[in-house]
Amino acid sequence: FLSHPEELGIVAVGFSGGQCKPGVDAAPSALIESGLLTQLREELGYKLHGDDTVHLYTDLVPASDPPFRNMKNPRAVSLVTKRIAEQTYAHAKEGRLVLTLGGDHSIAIGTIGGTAKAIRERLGRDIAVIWVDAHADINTPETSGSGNIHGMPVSFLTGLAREENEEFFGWLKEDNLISTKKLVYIGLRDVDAGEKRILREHGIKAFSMFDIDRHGIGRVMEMALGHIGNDTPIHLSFDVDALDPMWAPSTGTPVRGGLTLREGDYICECVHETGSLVAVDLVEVNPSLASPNDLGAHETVRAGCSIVRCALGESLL
Ligand code: 4U7
Ligand code: MN
Ligand code: MN
Ligand code: MN
Repeated sequence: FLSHPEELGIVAVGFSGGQCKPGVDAAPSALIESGLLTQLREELGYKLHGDDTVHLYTDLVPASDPPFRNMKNPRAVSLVTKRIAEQTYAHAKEGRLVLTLGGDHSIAIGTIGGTAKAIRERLGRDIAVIWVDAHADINTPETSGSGNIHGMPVSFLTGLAREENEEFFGWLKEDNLISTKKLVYIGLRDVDAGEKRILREHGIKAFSMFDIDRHGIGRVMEMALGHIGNDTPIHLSFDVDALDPMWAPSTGTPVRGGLTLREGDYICECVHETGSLVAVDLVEVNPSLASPNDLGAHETVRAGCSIVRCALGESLL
C-alpha cells in the first residue's frame, strides 16, 4: 500500500493535554535521544522525512480552555489533533509509512484521522486499526468518569461520539473516520463499565489478557489478523501501558498483569510481516513518572524503542 515503503514520515508530538500528568510531552525527545531515529536510519535503512525537532504545539494551546461536555482541555486537544491529522495525512498521501511518537493517546484522533483520509484518497481503501492497550479508550464524553480525552479517542474516530462544533472535534469528517468492524484490540485489562457496553453493542473485536493467557499470543495474532483480513491497510496504535509495568513502569495509567516485552514485540513483528502496515503510533511513555534513582524511565524508553523497531521490521532475517 506504500509507494515508498523505505521512506518514513516522522511526526514527533510532545503533547500531554489529553490527560492530567505532566511529562508525557517529553517522550519523543527521550526516544530520539536514546537513538531511535538513528537506528531506524542506520540499522533498518529507512529514509526519514519530517520531524527532527519535536512539536510542542504551544502556539495552539489556548489560555483558557474550560471543560465542554465533561471533556478536559477540549479546545487544545481538538486544535492539536487537527494539526497532527494534517501532518500524518501529508506523509501518507505521499505513500510513506508514518511513525508518530507521542504524547498521550488523545493524539490518535489526529494520527488515525489523517491516515484514514489519505489512504481513502490514494487507494480508495478503508484502513483497519490495531489498538494495543490495557484500556479501550472508547469512552464517549458522557460515559467518561475522568473527562480525560486520552480515554476517548476511539469513540471520536468511530463516530460513536460526534460534535458539530469545529472547536470540539467538529473538524473530523466522514473520511477521517474508521469502521468499528475494522478495529481490533489487543491487551485489554482495564475497561470501564460503559466501555464494555459499547464494545458489546457494536460487536467490536477485542483480545483481552484473558484471551492471551487462554490461547497464547501466537493464536491471538492469527485471530486478530484474520478478523482484519488479508490485504487491508493497517494503522497500529501502541499504548506502552499495554506492556506490564515490569517492562514499562513510566506511564500515566499503569495496570498490572500486562504483556511481556516479548509479547509486545511479537505483536509488532506479526503486523510488520503482513506487509500491510501504513502507520504506527507509540504513545503514553512518560519519562518523568519514575523515582530519580530507579531505571524505570530508561527501561520504558528502551521498551518503546524495541516496539517501534519491531513494527518497522528489525526482526527480519
Ligand atoms: B490511555 C480511563 F477511567 N478509562 O477514561 C479513563 F480508567 O490512553 C483510563 O489508554 C483511560 O492510557 C486511559 O480515564 C487512557 C479510566
Ligand atoms: Mn521509493
Ligand atoms: Mn491508550
Ligand atoms: Mn492505556
